[in-house]
Amino acid sequence: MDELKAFLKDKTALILSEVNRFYLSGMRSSLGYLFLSDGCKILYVDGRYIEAARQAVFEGVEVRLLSKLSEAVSEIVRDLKVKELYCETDLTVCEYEQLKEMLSVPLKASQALSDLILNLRAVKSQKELFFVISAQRAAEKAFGEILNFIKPGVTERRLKLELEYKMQLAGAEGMSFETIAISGKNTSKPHGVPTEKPIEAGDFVTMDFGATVGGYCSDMTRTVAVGHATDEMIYCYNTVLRAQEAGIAAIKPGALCRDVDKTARSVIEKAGFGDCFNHSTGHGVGLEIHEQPNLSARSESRLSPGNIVTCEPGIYLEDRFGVRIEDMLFVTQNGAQNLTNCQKNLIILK
Ligand SMILES: [Mn+2]
Repeated sequence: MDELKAFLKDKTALILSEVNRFYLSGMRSSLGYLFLSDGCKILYVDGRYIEAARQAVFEGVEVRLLSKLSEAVSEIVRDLKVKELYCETDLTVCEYEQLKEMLSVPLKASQALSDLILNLRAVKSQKELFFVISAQRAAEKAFGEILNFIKPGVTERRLKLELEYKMQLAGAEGMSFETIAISGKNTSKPHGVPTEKPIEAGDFVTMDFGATVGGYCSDMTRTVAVGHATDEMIYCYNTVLRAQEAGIAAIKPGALCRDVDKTARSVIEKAGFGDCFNHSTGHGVGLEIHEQPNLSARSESRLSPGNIVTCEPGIYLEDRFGVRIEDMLFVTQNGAQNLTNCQKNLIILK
């Protein structure tokens, strides 16, 4: 919190993004305005949220009833003696222009403010880790139960729905993202969309899915074979598995994110499939499914204890098949803890 505190020492910020507002206040609402300054947090929400907000906010956050933003800003200007307001950079040009019109003080979009909050969010507290693990347990319980359901004739869409239903029965409050459940040729698209195609014997089935608990996301991917698999499919699967394990072994505090990507990618390159792995190795997970840090070839960031990142290399052969295996890792003081409790050797469903 120290760097954000330092930023706010002589400034007042108006936090607009839903997820940042939730992170910094403890209250999630579709609409609301959080004002932050040195030692002061004031959250404005309207009548729909006022009771819930009073119950949900962290200690030290004052909740006020919102009628009009312009009036709230006038109150803040008066109470905190504010001459200008800082806001995050992730609002649309239109939103920014409208806000500026409404306010009685200048509004400055600050990349430094946005980055400070993203960097804070990248380091998870024990409470946040607990929510991510809870979400992951719901997802892997569903995965354990879905294996009996996968057979020739079941459509991809049906599989997606069943997986989501089972995650919710297992305690998921929501989905981290649109569940991917694809089969056969569709698995060559890393983010393929489930269709009415029935699963067939000889297909790979790739499931990329996550649950949310307490607002926090989980993320995992497994690829299984149905009935039988060719030697080529098995070779690609085992190559991806070796790449993933190499990537996981490279995840530790101080490691450069691009080096983790390189470690996993080079296993796939050496096996001759370098051109068939066309996305980054992993990403941070938290309140949003993609956050900092990014395990990409370009990322100069270093991992720190408290980061939660995925490791998810893949091989995708256009119009034929694809494989991806994804676990979630928690960076500890001296290495990483795998948060995914789920076997990775190729499963061939009979
Ligand atoms: Mn992922």
